[in-house]
Amino acid sequence: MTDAGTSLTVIHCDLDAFFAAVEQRDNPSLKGKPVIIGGQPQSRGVVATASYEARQYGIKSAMPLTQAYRLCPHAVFLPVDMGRYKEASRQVLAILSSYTPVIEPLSIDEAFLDVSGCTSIFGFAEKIAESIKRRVKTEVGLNISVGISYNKFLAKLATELGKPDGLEIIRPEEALDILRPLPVSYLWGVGAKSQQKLKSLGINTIGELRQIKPEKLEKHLGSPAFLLWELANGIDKRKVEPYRERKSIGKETTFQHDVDDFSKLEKTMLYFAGLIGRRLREENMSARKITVKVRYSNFKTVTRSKTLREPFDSDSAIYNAAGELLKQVYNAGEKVRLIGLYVGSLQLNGSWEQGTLFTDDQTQPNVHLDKVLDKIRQRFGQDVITRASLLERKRKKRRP
Ligand code: TTP
Ligand code: MG
Repeated sequence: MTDAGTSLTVIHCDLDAFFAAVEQRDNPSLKGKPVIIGGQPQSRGVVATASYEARQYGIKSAMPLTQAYRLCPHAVFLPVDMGRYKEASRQVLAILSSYTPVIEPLSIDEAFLDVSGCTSIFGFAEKIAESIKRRVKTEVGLNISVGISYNKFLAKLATELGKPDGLEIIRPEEALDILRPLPVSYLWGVGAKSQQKLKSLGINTIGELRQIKPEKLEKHLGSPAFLLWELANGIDKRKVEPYRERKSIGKETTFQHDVDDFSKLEKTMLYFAGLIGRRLREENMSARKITVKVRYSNFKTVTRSKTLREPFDSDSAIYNAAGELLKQVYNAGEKVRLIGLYVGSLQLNGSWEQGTLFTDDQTQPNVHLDKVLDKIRQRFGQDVITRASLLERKRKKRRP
């Protein structure tokens, strides 16, 4: 049966053994081995995560490393390398947000998508899920488990039940049967305490909880009882709420020696525009607001902002607006200690909003050029390629 025309519009995604999977991806000799992320086995820290091979020994997140070592002394223990995990997380988020702007990241490796608005473009939720899994595997080199259902609770449950490398669907007609035998701990908000309380009432499974009137449950659990009862019945009214992880992206620098050369200030802005533009595009985001900050040598600080009518993500759009603002705020001749450039009013791009790839119009931002530059910089570093205007001009030779 296909999910055509049904209410299966919520997708939940969660990377498998995320930190450990990044390590195994980047060091193939770790593939197939128990890998534990968190630090050295003798240290006082806890396990951040463990590869599925290590989980066979009973190793779990938040377990003391010393205990993990006792359970699996031959495991490879590695420290947390957050920078690389964040980079992978950004890449995955960019893939997810190319399907819909209605995306709610929950953590570094987990997000909800509401695909009700885009199934006509990309196909039904199952097709979108297959495409997400394929792209995350080929473009980022990681396995992502995906769950589909008609609400958030059940989509997340589908992911959980399908792990690892799963693609599970919970359809309306099967939801109650799937929920019935599961322990109450599968319900959101049921921690060890509530589980214990429910147990004392003779309730261990979701099916058993469903038999109790919510009013009776309320006497023991307080007002959350009604929500729990709804969840137990496959009802979850919460919407996928897109939220902006960050309010702004920016860059600032304090000069080693105060600067009163306007062209140097402009060049710094151009450099910042390149960094910020790349970041926006990597995260498939656009901005509408731009802010320039100037701190003079006497510490007087001036900022000026401008909100553009159209969202932008190109280096040139950022630079043009920043240059204009800089001209407005900078008092010619005054020495500058620090300058900064920020973009705000961020939004995720819908895939259908992506800009024109090629443009002959020189006044339009050259999106294609930005993307080519991004690819080069991704491989070789930000500074490997630079705009001609950032290079110190060689002095022209005098004609004889
Ligand atoms: P999870 O998604 O909970 O775990 P996971 O991705 O490692 O494994 P899976 O989803 O397949 O069950 O968390 C994502 C990352 O967050 C995880 O790789 C490491 C980090 N993390 C911690 O640092 N401490 C924790 O207690 C947990 C649960 C996760
Ligand atoms: Mg995960």
